[in-house]
Amino acid sequence: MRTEVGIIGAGPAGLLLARLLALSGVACIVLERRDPDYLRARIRAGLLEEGTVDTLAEAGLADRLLRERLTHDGVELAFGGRRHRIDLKGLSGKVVTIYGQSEIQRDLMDAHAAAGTELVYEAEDVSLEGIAGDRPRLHYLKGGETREIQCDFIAGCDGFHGVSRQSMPPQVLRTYERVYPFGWLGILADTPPVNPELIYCNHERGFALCTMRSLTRSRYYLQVPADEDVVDWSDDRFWSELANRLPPDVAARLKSGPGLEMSMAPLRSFVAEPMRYARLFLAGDAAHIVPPTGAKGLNLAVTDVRLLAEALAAYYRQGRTDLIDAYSDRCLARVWKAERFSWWMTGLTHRFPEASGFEQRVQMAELAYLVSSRAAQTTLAENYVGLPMQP
Ligand code: RFL
Ligand code: PHB
Repeated sequence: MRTEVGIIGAGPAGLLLARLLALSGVACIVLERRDPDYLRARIRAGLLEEGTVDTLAEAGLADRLLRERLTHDGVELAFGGRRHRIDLKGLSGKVVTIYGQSEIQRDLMDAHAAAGTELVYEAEDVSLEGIAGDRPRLHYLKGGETREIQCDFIAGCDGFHGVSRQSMPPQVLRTYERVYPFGWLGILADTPPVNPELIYCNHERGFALCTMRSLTRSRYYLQVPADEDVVDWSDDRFWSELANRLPPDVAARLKSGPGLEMSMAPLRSFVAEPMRYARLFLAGDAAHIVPPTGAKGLNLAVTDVRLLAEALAAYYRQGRTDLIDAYSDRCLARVWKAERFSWWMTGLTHRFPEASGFEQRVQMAELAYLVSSRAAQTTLAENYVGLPMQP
Protein backbone atom coordinates (compact mmCIF):
# COMPACT_ATOMS: atom_id res chain seq x y z
CA MET A 1 0.00 0.00 0.00
CA ARG A 2 1.04 3.59 -0.59
CA THR A 3 -0.07 6.89 0.88
CA GLU A 4 1.18 10.42 1.40
CA VAL A 5 1.08 10.62 5.20
CA GLY A 6 1.09 7.53 7.44
CA ILE A 7 -0.41 8.37 10.83
CA ILE A 8 0.24 6.22 13.90
CA GLY A 9 -2.45 6.53 16.60
CA ALA A 10 -6.17 7.27 16.41
CA GLY A 11 -6.45 9.40 19.55
CA PRO A 12 -7.49 13.04 19.20
CA ALA A 13 -4.14 14.05 17.63
CA GLY A 14 -4.09 11.34 14.94
CA LEU A 15 -7.77 11.59 14.02
CA LEU A 16 -7.81 15.38 13.88
CA LEU A 17 -4.66 15.38 11.74
CA ALA A 18 -6.30 12.88 9.37
CA ARG A 19 -9.35 15.13 9.14
CA LEU A 20 -7.36 18.33 8.49
CA LEU A 21 -5.23 16.59 5.85
CA ALA A 22 -8.30 15.18 4.10
CA LEU A 23 -9.81 18.69 3.97
CA SER A 24 -6.60 19.86 2.25
CA GLY A 25 -6.66 16.98 -0.21
CA VAL A 26 -3.67 15.16 1.32
CA ALA A 27 -3.99 11.35 1.42
CA CYS A 28 -3.37 9.47 4.66
CA ILE A 29 -3.82 6.13 6.40
CA VAL A 30 -4.24 5.82 10.18
CA LEU A 31 -2.96 2.79 12.14
CA GLU A 32 -4.33 2.27 15.67
CA ARG A 33 -3.46 -0.60 17.94
CA ARG A 34 -6.72 -0.58 20.00
CA ASP A 35 -10.32 -1.34 18.98
CA PRO A 36 -12.99 1.35 18.53
CA ASP A 37 -14.90 0.48 21.74
CA TYR A 38 -11.76 0.89 23.81
CA LEU A 39 -11.10 4.32 22.29
CA ARG A 40 -14.68 5.48 22.87
CA ALA A 41 -14.66 4.37 26.51
CA ARG A 42 -11.47 6.20 27.49
CA ILE A 43 -12.35 9.04 29.92
CA ARG A 44 -9.77 11.81 29.88
CA ALA A 45 -9.79 15.55 29.32
CA GLY A 46 -12.76 17.81 29.74
CA LEU A 47 -11.68 21.41 29.33
CA LEU A 48 -11.10 23.03 25.94
CA GLU A 49 -9.54 26.36 25.02
CA GLU A 50 -11.29 28.65 22.51
CA GLY A 51 -8.55 27.93 19.94
CA THR A 52 -9.31 24.20 20.21
CA VAL A 53 -13.03 24.76 19.75
CA ASP A 54 -12.34 27.02 16.73
CA THR A 55 -10.04 24.41 15.15
CA LEU A 56 -12.68 21.69 15.59
CA ALA A 57 -15.38 24.00 14.21
CA GLU A 58 -13.31 24.93 11.13
CA ALA A 59 -12.81 21.21 10.51
CA GLY A 60 -16.60 20.70 10.59
CA LEU A 61 -16.38 18.65 13.78
CA ALA A 62 -18.14 20.89 16.28
CA ASP A 63 -21.90 20.67 15.57
CA ARG A 64 -22.62 18.54 18.64
CA LEU A 65 -19.91 20.27 20.67
CA LEU A 66 -21.48 23.70 20.11
CA ARG A 67 -24.93 22.31 20.99
CA GLU A 68 -23.99 20.36 24.09
CA ARG A 69 -21.01 22.13 25.63
CA LEU A 70 -20.97 24.25 28.77
CA THR A 71 -18.96 27.47 28.78
CA HIS A 72 -17.40 28.87 31.93
CA ASP A 73 -16.50 32.53 32.48
CA GLY A 74 -14.51 31.81 35.63
CA VAL A 75 -12.78 29.25 37.81
CA GLU A 76 -12.41 28.96 41.58
CA LEU A 77 -9.42 28.34 43.82
CA ALA A 78 -10.04 27.10 47.37
CA PHE A 79 -7.61 27.08 50.28
CA GLY A 80 -7.85 27.59 54.03
CA GLY A 81 -11.50 26.54 53.80
CA ARG A 82 -12.47 29.50 51.56
CA ARG A 83 -13.20 29.94 47.86
CA HIS A 84 -11.90 32.65 45.55
CA ARG A 85 -13.17 33.20 42.02
CA ILE A 86 -10.91 34.11 39.09
CA ASP A 87 -12.92 36.02 36.49
CA LEU A 88 -11.40 34.44 33.37
CA LYS A 89 -13.59 36.33 30.94
CA GLY A 90 -13.19 39.70 32.65
CA LEU A 91 -9.41 39.31 32.85
CA SER A 92 -8.67 37.66 29.49
CA GLY A 93 -11.73 38.25 27.33
CA LYS A 94 -12.06 34.49 26.80
CA VAL A 95 -14.11 31.63 28.22
CA VAL A 96 -13.35 27.92 28.51
CA THR A 97 -15.47 25.05 27.20
CA ILE A 98 -16.48 21.89 29.02
CA TYR A 99 -16.91 18.96 26.60
CA GLY A 100 -15.47 15.51 27.24
CA GLN A 101 -12.55 14.12 25.27
CA SER A 102 -14.58 10.92 24.89
CA GLU A 103 -17.23 12.97 23.02
CA ILE A 104 -14.56 14.53 20.77
CA GLN A 105 -13.21 11.03 20.13
CA ARG A 106 -16.72 9.90 19.15
CA ASP A 107 -17.29 12.92 16.89
CA LEU A 108 -13.94 12.29 15.16
CA MET A 109 -14.59 8.57 14.70
CA ASP A 110 -18.10 9.23 13.31
CA ALA A 111 -16.75 11.85 10.88
CA HIS A 112 -14.06 9.45 9.62
CA ALA A 113 -16.53 6.58 9.29
CA ALA A 114 -18.79 8.84 7.20
CA ALA A 115 -15.88 10.07 5.04
CA GLY A 116 -14.50 6.56 4.49
CA THR A 117 -11.03 7.36 5.87
CA GLU A 118 -8.58 4.46 5.71
CA LEU A 119 -8.35 3.69 9.41
CA VAL A 120 -6.93 0.37 10.56
CA TYR A 121 -7.93 -0.56 14.11
CA GLU A 122 -6.16 -3.35 15.99
CA ALA A 123 -2.97 -2.90 13.96
CA GLU A 124 -0.37 -4.86 15.93
CA ASP A 125 3.40 -4.44 16.16
CA VAL A 126 3.54 -1.20 14.19
CA SER A 127 7.14 -0.37 13.26
CA LEU A 128 8.81 2.44 11.33
CA GLU A 129 11.41 1.72 8.65
CA GLY A 130 13.66 4.01 6.63
CA ILE A 131 12.70 7.20 8.45
CA ALA A 132 16.05 8.86 7.70
CA GLY A 133 15.48 8.57 3.93
CA ASP A 134 12.93 9.75 1.38
CA ARG A 135 10.75 6.64 1.43
CA PRO A 136 9.72 5.85 5.02
CA ARG A 137 7.56 2.78 5.53
CA LEU A 138 5.19 1.49 8.17
CA HIS A 139 4.99 -2.21 8.94
CA TYR A 140 2.25 -3.83 11.00
CA LEU A 141 0.44 -7.05 11.67
CA LYS A 142 -3.29 -7.40 11.01
CA GLY A 143 -5.23 -10.65 11.28
CA GLY A 144 -1.94 -12.57 11.47
CA GLU A 145 -0.60 -11.03 8.22
CA THR A 146 2.30 -8.59 7.89
CA ARG A 147 1.51 -5.46 5.88
CA GLU A 148 3.54 -2.52 4.61
CA ILE A 149 2.59 1.07 3.83
CA GLN A 150 4.97 3.27 1.84
CA CYS A 151 4.65 6.92 2.83
CA ASP A 152 6.12 10.33 2.04
CA PHE A 153 5.89 11.29 5.72
CA ILE A 154 5.02 9.62 9.03
CA ALA A 155 3.13 11.40 11.82
CA GLY A 156 3.70 9.86 15.25
CA CYS A 157 0.45 10.59 17.12
CA ASP A 158 0.74 7.49 19.28
CA GLY A 159 0.81 8.99 22.77
CA PHE A 160 3.45 8.85 25.47
CA HIS A 161 4.02 5.08 25.26
CA GLY A 162 3.97 4.83 21.46
CA VAL A 163 6.67 3.59 19.07
CA SER A 164 7.30 6.79 17.08
CA ARG A 165 9.40 8.71 19.56
CA GLN A 166 11.33 5.55 20.39
CA SER A 167 12.15 5.12 16.70
CA MET A 168 14.05 8.41 16.55
CA PRO A 169 17.83 7.94 16.76
CA PRO A 170 18.82 8.42 20.41
CA GLN A 171 21.60 10.85 19.48
CA VAL A 172 19.02 13.18 17.88
CA LEU A 173 16.51 13.17 20.73
CA ARG A 174 16.77 15.26 23.89
CA THR A 175 14.23 14.64 26.64
CA TYR A 176 13.34 16.72 29.68
CA GLU A 177 11.28 15.20 32.45
CA ARG A 178 9.85 15.67 35.92
CA VAL A 179 7.87 12.91 37.60
CA TYR A 180 5.68 14.01 40.53
CA PRO A 181 5.39 11.91 43.69
CA PHE A 182 1.60 11.72 43.33
CA GLY A 183 -1.17 10.91 40.90
CA TRP A 184 -4.82 11.79 40.37
CA LEU A 185 -7.60 9.39 41.26
CA GLY A 186 -10.67 10.33 39.23
CA ILE A 187 -14.35 9.42 39.56
CA LEU A 188 -17.11 10.01 37.02
CA ALA A 189 -20.70 10.01 38.33
CA ASP A 190 -24.19 10.88 37.16
CA THR A 191 -24.76 13.43 39.88
CA PRO A 192 -25.22 17.19 39.44
CA PRO A 193 -21.88 19.05 39.71
CA VAL A 194 -21.30 20.51 43.17
CA ASN A 195 -20.53 23.97 41.72
CA PRO A 196 -21.37 25.72 38.44
CA GLU A 197 -17.63 26.33 37.79
CA LEU A 198 -14.51 24.24 38.45
CA ILE A 199 -12.92 24.37 41.92
CA TYR A 200 -9.18 23.66 42.38
CA CYS A 201 -8.72 22.94 46.12
CA ASN A 202 -5.45 23.07 48.02
CA HIS A 203 -6.03 21.16 51.28
CA GLU A 204 -3.70 19.74 53.91
CA ARG A 205 -4.89 16.21 53.01
CA GLY A 206 -4.00 16.88 49.36
CA PHE A 207 -5.35 18.53 46.21
CA ALA A 208 -8.90 18.00 44.95
CA LEU A 209 -10.58 19.16 41.73
CA CYS A 210 -14.31 19.49 41.11
CA THR A 211 -15.10 19.41 37.42
CA MET A 212 -17.92 18.11 35.24
CA ARG A 213 -19.02 16.80 31.87
CA SER A 214 -22.56 18.21 31.85
CA LEU A 215 -25.19 19.59 34.23
CA THR A 216 -25.98 16.01 35.27
CA ARG A 217 -22.53 14.38 35.15
CA SER A 218 -19.69 15.22 37.57
CA ARG A 219 -16.00 14.47 37.45
CA TYR A 220 -13.87 14.74 40.60
CA TYR A 221 -10.17 14.13 41.18
CA LEU A 222 -8.13 13.54 44.34
CA GLN A 223 -4.36 13.81 44.74
CA VAL A 224 -3.12 10.41 45.98
CA PRO A 225 0.37 8.92 46.37
CA ALA A 226 1.86 7.80 43.03
CA ASP A 227 1.78 4.11 44.07
CA GLU A 228 -1.86 4.15 45.21
CA ASP A 229 -3.94 1.20 43.97
CA VAL A 230 -7.41 2.03 42.67
CA VAL A 231 -8.77 -1.29 44.05
CA ASP A 232 -8.30 0.15 47.54
CA TRP A 233 -10.81 2.89 46.76
CA SER A 234 -14.52 2.17 47.12
CA ASP A 235 -16.96 4.83 45.93
CA ASP A 236 -17.77 5.63 49.59
CA ARG A 237 -14.13 6.13 50.46
CA PHE A 238 -13.72 8.50 47.49
CA TRP A 239 -16.77 10.61 48.35
CA SER A 240 -15.85 10.91 52.00
CA GLU A 241 -12.22 11.88 51.22
CA LEU A 242 -13.45 14.43 48.69
CA ALA A 243 -15.86 15.95 51.23
CA ASN A 244 -12.97 16.20 53.71
CA ARG A 245 -10.93 18.29 51.28
CA LEU A 246 -13.64 20.69 50.06
CA PRO A 247 -14.51 23.96 51.79
CA PRO A 248 -17.36 23.25 54.28
CA ASP A 249 -20.05 25.13 52.30
CA VAL A 250 -19.19 23.10 49.17
CA ALA A 251 -18.91 19.77 51.02
CA ALA A 252 -22.38 20.38 52.48
CA ARG A 253 -23.99 20.32 49.01
CA LEU A 254 -21.89 17.54 47.47
CA LYS A 255 -24.13 14.87 45.89
CA SER A 256 -22.54 11.42 45.82
CA GLY A 257 -23.61 8.51 43.63
CA PRO A 258 -22.33 5.31 42.05
CA GLY A 259 -19.05 5.77 40.16
CA LEU A 260 -19.36 5.10 36.41
CA GLU A 261 -15.58 4.95 36.24
CA MET A 262 -12.68 5.29 38.65
CA SER A 263 -9.08 5.48 37.46
CA MET A 264 -5.59 6.61 38.42
CA ALA A 265 -3.39 8.90 36.32
CA PRO A 266 0.27 9.51 37.14
CA LEU A 267 1.49 13.13 36.98
CA ARG A 268 4.42 13.92 34.75
CA SER A 269 6.03 16.80 32.87
CA PHE A 270 7.92 15.66 29.76
CA VAL A 271 9.20 17.20 26.53
CA ALA A 272 11.05 15.52 23.64
CA GLU A 273 13.05 17.75 21.30
CA PRO A 274 13.05 18.08 18.37
CA MET A 275 9.51 17.13 17.34
CA ARG A 276 10.72 16.21 13.84
CA TYR A 277 13.42 13.96 12.51
CA ALA A 278 13.75 13.81 8.70
CA ARG A 279 10.32 12.58 7.52
CA LEU A 280 8.96 11.68 10.94
CA PHE A 281 6.92 14.19 12.96
CA LEU A 282 5.78 13.80 16.56
CA ALA A 283 2.52 15.40 17.72
CA GLY A 284 0.53 15.47 20.97
CA ASP A 285 1.38 13.22 23.91
CA ALA A 286 3.98 11.39 21.78
CA ALA A 287 6.13 14.53 22.10
CA HIS A 288 5.10 16.07 25.41
CA ILE A 289 3.18 15.42 28.62
CA VAL A 290 1.89 17.94 31.13
CA PRO A 291 0.35 17.28 34.53
CA PRO A 292 -3.43 17.71 34.05
CA THR A 293 -3.67 20.61 36.54
CA GLY A 294 -3.57 23.25 33.79
CA ALA A 295 -5.87 21.25 31.44
CA LYS A 296 -3.39 21.70 28.60
CA GLY A 297 -2.63 18.22 27.18
CA LEU A 298 -5.42 17.87 24.63
CA ASN A 299 -5.26 21.55 23.74
CA LEU A 300 -1.54 21.23 22.94
CA ALA A 301 -2.18 18.15 20.81
CA VAL A 302 -4.72 20.12 18.77
CA THR A 303 -2.28 23.00 18.19
CA ASP A 304 0.46 20.58 17.11
CA VAL A 305 -1.66 18.88 14.48
CA ARG A 306 -3.03 22.17 13.23
CA LEU A 307 0.52 23.38 12.56
CA LEU A 308 1.50 20.01 11.10
CA ALA A 309 -1.49 19.89 8.76
CA GLU A 310 -0.72 23.44 7.62
CA ALA A 311 2.94 22.52 6.94
CA LEU A 312 2.06 19.36 5.00
CA ALA A 313 -0.66 21.12 2.99
CA ALA A 314 1.84 23.85 2.02
CA TYR A 315 4.27 21.14 0.92
CA TYR A 316 1.76 19.29 -1.27
CA ARG A 317 -0.06 22.34 -2.63
CA GLN A 318 2.80 24.79 -3.14
CA GLY A 319 5.96 22.69 -2.88
CA ARG A 320 6.96 24.69 0.21
CA THR A 321 9.26 23.12 2.80
CA ASP A 322 9.68 26.14 5.11
CA LEU A 323 6.71 25.25 7.33
CA ILE A 324 7.87 21.64 7.61
CA ASP A 325 11.28 22.92 8.67
CA ALA A 326 9.72 25.31 11.19
CA TYR A 327 7.25 22.75 12.64
CA SER A 328 9.26 21.66 15.66
CA ASP A 329 10.29 25.17 16.73
CA ARG A 330 6.80 26.58 16.24
CA CYS A 331 5.27 23.84 18.40
CA LEU A 332 7.94 23.86 21.09
CA ALA A 333 7.65 27.60 21.68
CA ARG A 334 4.06 27.08 22.78
CA VAL A 335 4.65 23.69 24.41
CA TRP A 336 7.23 25.08 26.84
CA LYS A 337 4.89 27.85 27.94
CA ALA A 338 2.18 25.29 28.67
CA GLU A 339 4.75 23.08 30.45
CA ARG A 340 5.69 26.03 32.64
CA PHE A 341 2.08 26.88 33.43
CA SER A 342 1.07 23.28 34.21
CA TRP A 343 4.11 22.78 36.44
CA TRP A 344 3.42 26.08 38.25
CA MET A 345 -0.29 25.35 38.72
CA THR A 346 0.60 21.89 40.08
CA GLY A 347 3.05 23.43 42.54
CA LEU A 348 0.49 25.98 43.66
CA THR A 349 -2.34 23.56 44.34
CA HIS A 350 -0.80 20.23 45.43
CA ARG A 351 0.78 19.10 48.70
CA PHE A 352 4.33 17.85 48.14
CA PRO A 353 5.40 15.15 50.61
CA GLU A 354 8.96 16.48 50.62
CA ALA A 355 7.98 20.15 51.17
CA SER A 356 9.58 21.79 54.19
CA GLY A 357 7.65 24.07 56.52
CA PHE A 358 9.23 26.98 54.67
CA GLU A 359 8.03 25.81 51.25
CA GLN A 360 4.55 25.18 52.61
CA ARG A 361 4.36 28.74 53.97
CA VAL A 362 5.59 30.15 50.65
CA GLN A 363 2.86 28.22 48.81
CA MET A 364 0.20 29.72 51.09
CA ALA A 365 1.70 33.18 50.61
CA GLU A 366 1.57 32.75 46.83
CA LEU A 367 -2.10 31.74 46.97
CA ALA A 368 -2.88 34.71 49.25
CA TYR A 369 -1.03 37.04 46.88
CA LEU A 370 -2.78 35.60 43.83
CA VAL A 371 -6.28 36.19 45.18
CA SER A 372 -5.38 39.76 46.20
CA SER A 373 -3.65 40.82 42.97
CA ARG A 374 -5.41 41.56 39.70
CA ALA A 375 -2.05 41.37 37.91
CA ALA A 376 -1.38 37.84 39.22
CA GLN A 377 -4.92 36.72 38.37
CA THR A 378 -4.53 38.11 34.84
CA THR A 379 -1.39 36.00 34.39
CA LEU A 380 -3.25 32.89 35.54
CA ALA A 381 -6.27 33.71 33.38
CA GLU A 382 -4.41 34.31 30.11
CA ASN A 383 -2.51 31.03 30.46
CA TYR A 384 -5.56 29.03 31.61
CA VAL A 385 -7.79 30.11 28.71
CA GLY A 386 -4.90 29.40 26.30
CA LEU A 387 -2.09 31.49 24.89
CA PRO A 388 -2.46 32.62 21.27
CA MET A 389 -1.68 29.95 18.64
CA GLN A 390 0.97 32.06 16.95
CA PRO A 391 2.12 35.00 19.00
P1 RFL B 1 -3.57 9.65 23.02
O1 RFL B 1 -4.95 10.13 23.37
O2 RFL B 1 -2.80 8.93 24.06
O3 RFL B 1 -3.70 8.76 21.71
C1 RFL B 1 -2.64 7.98 21.21
C2 RFL B 1 -3.20 6.83 20.43
O4 RFL B 1 -2.13 6.07 19.87
C3 RFL B 1 -2.38 4.69 20.04
N1 RFL B 1 -1.11 3.96 20.03
C4 RFL B 1 -0.69 3.17 19.02
N2 RFL B 1 -1.25 2.86 17.86
C5 RFL B 1 -0.56 2.02 17.04
N3 RFL B 1 0.64 1.48 17.36
C6 RFL B 1 1.24 1.78 18.53
N4 RFL B 1 2.41 1.26 18.85
C7 RFL B 1 0.57 2.67 19.41
N5 RFL B 1 0.86 3.17 20.64
C8 RFL B 1 -0.16 3.95 20.99
C9 RFL B 1 -3.12 4.62 21.37
O5 RFL B 1 -3.87 3.42 21.50
C10 RFL B 1 -3.98 5.86 21.31
O6 RFL B 1 -5.24 5.60 20.73
O7 RFL B 1 -2.65 10.86 22.54
P2 RFL B 1 -3.03 12.20 21.75
O8 RFL B 1 -3.90 11.87 20.56
O9 RFL B 1 -1.76 12.93 21.59
O10 RFL B 1 -3.99 13.03 22.73
C11 RFL B 1 -3.51 13.57 23.94
C12 RFL B 1 -4.63 13.64 24.99
O11 RFL B 1 -5.27 12.39 25.06
C13 RFL B 1 -4.08 14.05 26.38
O12 RFL B 1 -3.12 15.07 26.25
C14 RFL B 1 -5.20 14.57 27.33
O13 RFL B 1 -6.09 13.54 27.66
C15 RFL B 1 -4.59 15.17 28.61
N6 RFL B 1 -5.60 15.61 29.59
C16 RFL B 1 -6.24 16.82 29.47
N7 RFL B 1 -5.97 17.63 28.43
C17 RFL B 1 -6.65 18.80 28.28
O14 RFL B 1 -6.35 19.54 27.32
N8 RFL B 1 -7.65 19.22 29.15
C18 RFL B 1 -7.98 18.45 30.22
O15 RFL B 1 -8.92 18.82 30.95
C19 RFL B 1 -7.24 17.22 30.44
N9 RFL B 1 -7.54 16.44 31.49
C20 RFL B 1 -5.92 14.79 30.69
C21 RFL B 1 -6.90 15.24 31.63
C22 RFL B 1 -5.31 13.55 30.87
C23 RFL B 1 -5.64 12.78 31.96
N10 RFL B 1 -4.99 11.53 32.10
C24 RFL B 1 -5.71 10.31 32.08
C25 RFL B 1 -3.57 11.46 31.95
C26 RFL B 1 -7.23 14.49 32.73
C27 RFL B 1 -6.58 13.27 32.92
C28 RFL B 1 -6.94 12.51 34.17
C1 PHB C 1 -11.58 17.49 33.52
O1 PHB C 1 -12.71 17.99 33.35
O2 PHB C 1 -11.38 16.27 33.44
C2 PHB C 1 -10.45 18.38 33.86
C3 PHB C 1 -10.66 19.74 33.94
C4 PHB C 1 -9.61 20.58 34.30
C5 PHB C 1 -8.37 20.03 34.57
C6 PHB C 1 -8.15 18.67 34.45
C7 PHB C 1 -9.20 17.83 34.11
O3 PHB C 1 -7.37 20.85 34.95
